[in-house]
Amino acid sequence: MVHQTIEQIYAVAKERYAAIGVDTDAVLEKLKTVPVSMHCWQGDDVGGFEHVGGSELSGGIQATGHYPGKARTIDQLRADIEKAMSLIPGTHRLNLHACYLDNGGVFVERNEIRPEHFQSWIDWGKGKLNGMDFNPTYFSHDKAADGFTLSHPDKGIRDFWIEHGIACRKIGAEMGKQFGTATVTNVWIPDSYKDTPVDRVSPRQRLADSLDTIFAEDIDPTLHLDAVESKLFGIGGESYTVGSHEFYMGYAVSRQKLLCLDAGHFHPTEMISEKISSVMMFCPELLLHVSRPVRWDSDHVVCFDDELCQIAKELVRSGQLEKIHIGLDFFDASINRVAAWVIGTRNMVKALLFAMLEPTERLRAVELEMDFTQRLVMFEELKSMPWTAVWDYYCLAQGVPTGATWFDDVKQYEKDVLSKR
Ligand code: RNT
Ligand code: ZN
Repeated sequence: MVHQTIEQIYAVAKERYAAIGVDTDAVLEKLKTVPVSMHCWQGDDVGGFEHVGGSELSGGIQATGHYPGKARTIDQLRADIEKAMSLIPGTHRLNLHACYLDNGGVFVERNEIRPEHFQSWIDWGKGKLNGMDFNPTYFSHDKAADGFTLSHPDKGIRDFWIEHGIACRKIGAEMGKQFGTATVTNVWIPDSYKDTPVDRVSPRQRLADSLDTIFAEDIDPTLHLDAVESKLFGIGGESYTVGSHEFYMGYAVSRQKLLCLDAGHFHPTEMISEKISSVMMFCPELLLHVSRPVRWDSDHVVCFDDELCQIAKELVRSGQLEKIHIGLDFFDASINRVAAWVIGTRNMVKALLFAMLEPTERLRAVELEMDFTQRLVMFEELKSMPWTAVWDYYCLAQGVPTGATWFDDVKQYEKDVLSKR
C-alpha cells in the first residue's frame, strides 16, 4: 500500500517535470551511474589500524565528541560501512586512507606499505563497491610531529614521505586494476606554520620537488589518477600553509593533475561551488571533498543546504560528471557514526538528484536573452517542484528505506552491535 502510494505520487511528479521539459525516468537512470566516494574515516574518528586501538589524530585536524560504539577493528569498520551503504541508494565507492591498512597485527612503516596490505579491503569491496579511492596518510605520525612532511627542511624526512607517496600510488593503481575503475589517490599534507614565517618560498619549492618525485612514474589513467588538496589553515598551523590554494592550483594546472576542492578549506564566505567551473577549464579532472565547515574547517556532517545544492548544480550543469570525482570528508564523533555516514551520503545523492531535475537548457536560454527576472522566477519555482516524490521513488526502486525510516535500522544496529563494543 505504502509502495503503491510512492509510485502514484511519483507518477504525478513525473508529469509535473515533463511539463517543464525534464524526463524524471532518464534522470534516475543517470543518477544511478554517479558514484559518491564514501570516506572510511567517519567510522572511527580518523584513527586507522596501524596500531591496535588506533592512533592519536594529529596534523591540524580534529574529530570532536565521544559518542559510543566507534569501530576499533577492520571487521567492525567494514560491518559499519556495509550497514551505512545498505541504507543509501545507488552503488558507491569507498575512500580509504593508508593508515587503514590490514597489517595482520604486525606494524608496517608507511614507506613500506604495499598493495597486499589492502588486498583484504579489495576482496571485501568486490561486488559491493563501484571502486575504491585512496589517500596517503601524512599525519598522525612521529615523522610529522613538527608539522612538516613533504616540505620538511630535512631531506631524510622528506624522502621518507616521498617513499610513502610512491607506495600509495602503487596501491591505488592496484585497486583501480582490480575494480576496473580508476582510483583517485589524493595528497593532503598538514605542512604549516603556527606563526608567521620568514620564508614562504622554500617550503613551497620543496613541496613541488617532492610531488614531482612522487609523480615521476607515469601510471595508466584508466587505473589511477593523482589529486592534490589545498588548504587554508589547520589547528596549530594558522599562519602559513605550504599547500595553499594558489600553490596547488598552479601545481595541478602545470602538471595536469586533479585538483581537490575541500568545502572547508577556504575563507568562510568563499564557496567551492563557485570554483568548480574554473578548475574544470584548466585541470583534466576534479576531486571534491564535500564537507560542511561551521565557523572553521570543522568537518561537520554534510547537510542538505544551499551550498550542497549549489555544488551539485555546478557538477551536473558542467556536463562533465564523468570527470568529477565526488568524495566526502567529514568526521563527527558526537553522533552515531553510521547515521552520520547515511545522512551525509544520502544528502549528497539527494542534492545530485535535485540538480538533475533542473531544466538547465531552458534556464540557459533565458539567461542568454538577458531575462534575469524570468531566470529568478524559474529558480524559485524549482524549489517547490515535487522533487521529494522523485527521491522517495528512487529510494524505493533502489531497495533502500524512504524517508527517515532508515534511522530505525541504525538504532537497532546501535542496540545490537555498536553498544556492545
Ligand atoms: C584535512 C583534509 C583531508 C583530511 C582527510 C582525513 O583538512 O581535509 O582531506 O580530512 O585526509
Ligand atoms: Zn579534505
